[in-house]
Amino acid sequence: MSLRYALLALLTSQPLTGYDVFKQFEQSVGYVWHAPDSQIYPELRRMEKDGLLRGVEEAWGKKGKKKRYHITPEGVEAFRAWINTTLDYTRERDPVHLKAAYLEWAEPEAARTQMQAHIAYHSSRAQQWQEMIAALEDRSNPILATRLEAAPEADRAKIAGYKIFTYEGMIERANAEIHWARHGLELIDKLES
Ligand code: VNL
Repeated sequence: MSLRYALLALLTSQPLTGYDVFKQFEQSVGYVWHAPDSQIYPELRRMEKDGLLRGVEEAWGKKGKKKRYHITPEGVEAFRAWINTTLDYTRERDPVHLKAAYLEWAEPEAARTQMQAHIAYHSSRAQQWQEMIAALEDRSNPILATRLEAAPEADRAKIAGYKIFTYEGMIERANAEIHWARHGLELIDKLES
């Protein structure tokens, strides 16, 4: 269900064709809500059927047609209702922490490799999020730039500011995971010697 709100969020910036939704999703909200394109296209069609989007056919090349999705007033309303409702939390389901609890079953080398993979993954994500923060701060992210052009001057600082705030939180979380996995490596050394 959340994919729907991620797509509505993106489409509050401008009307987009299915293909552009896919491309722009990857450069914006997809950093915090990952979804494969195999989910995006059918969800756009369902959202159109549900009246949240209006698909407008446009000529494309000589004979082709493509559909551009515009958010409808119902879509804006649904997005507002969602953003103003406190989320229900789902209980955790984290495979690495599940594994960590039973590392006494692991080969020490396999346990170390898992911790190193954890560090590598979260370091790489933190790096990408840091780059996104830079692109939001200097307004070079194209989706943000489009959104800001259409927005009143008075709203621009908060439009960018909340997005930066989001990535700061993601980076802090990644850094906590890296810290934990480093501690894990020390613990493995201590317990498996
Ligand atoms: C937007 C642009 C959103 C860049 C982003 O992440 C982003 C946007 C939530 O304007 O919708 O990284």
